[in-house]
Amino acid sequence: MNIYFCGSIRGGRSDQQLYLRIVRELQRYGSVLTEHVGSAELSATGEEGPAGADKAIHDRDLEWLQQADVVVAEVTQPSLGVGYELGRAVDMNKKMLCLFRPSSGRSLSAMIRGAADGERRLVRDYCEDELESILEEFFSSLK
Ligand code: 6IA
Repeated sequence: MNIYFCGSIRGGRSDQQLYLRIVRELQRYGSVLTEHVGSAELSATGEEGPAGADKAIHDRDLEWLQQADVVVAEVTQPSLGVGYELGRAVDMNKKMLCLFRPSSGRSLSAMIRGAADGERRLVRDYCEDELESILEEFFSSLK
């Protein structure tokens, strides 16, 4: 199973440790195409990289998104890139799980919460303690 995990990068890295935990948990269920999203070495203000680097990132990520069987996103930290990936994933009719922590005090974008259909596209409010059980439930529902 190919899993595409989305989490904020330039949108802010305050949830990076949680992303790493999610990536490790997801690796129990399949191959995580975007494990770098959990990396402590990737910072929001990191080097811009050479000219054309952003295009290469975009094109490679979209190729991975095409290859993905499921998309899992941590959407608590708002990120343009994650919102874009989710929009593209909807267009590709991917099975999606979006995870949001109400304890953050934030309110999830209506364009993400409103995209849920309760079948192929799920949005789950959760607290960190529930992470493992939510993922287990999600992946066993795919069998
Ligand atoms: O707008 P954001 O940067 O927060 O978007 C984050 C999302 O876009 C993630 O789910 C990634 O899949 C994708 N993404 C954004 N930037 C990168 C990246 N390098 N490498 C891979 N995927 C990315 C950015 C490096 C930069 C900080 C120097």
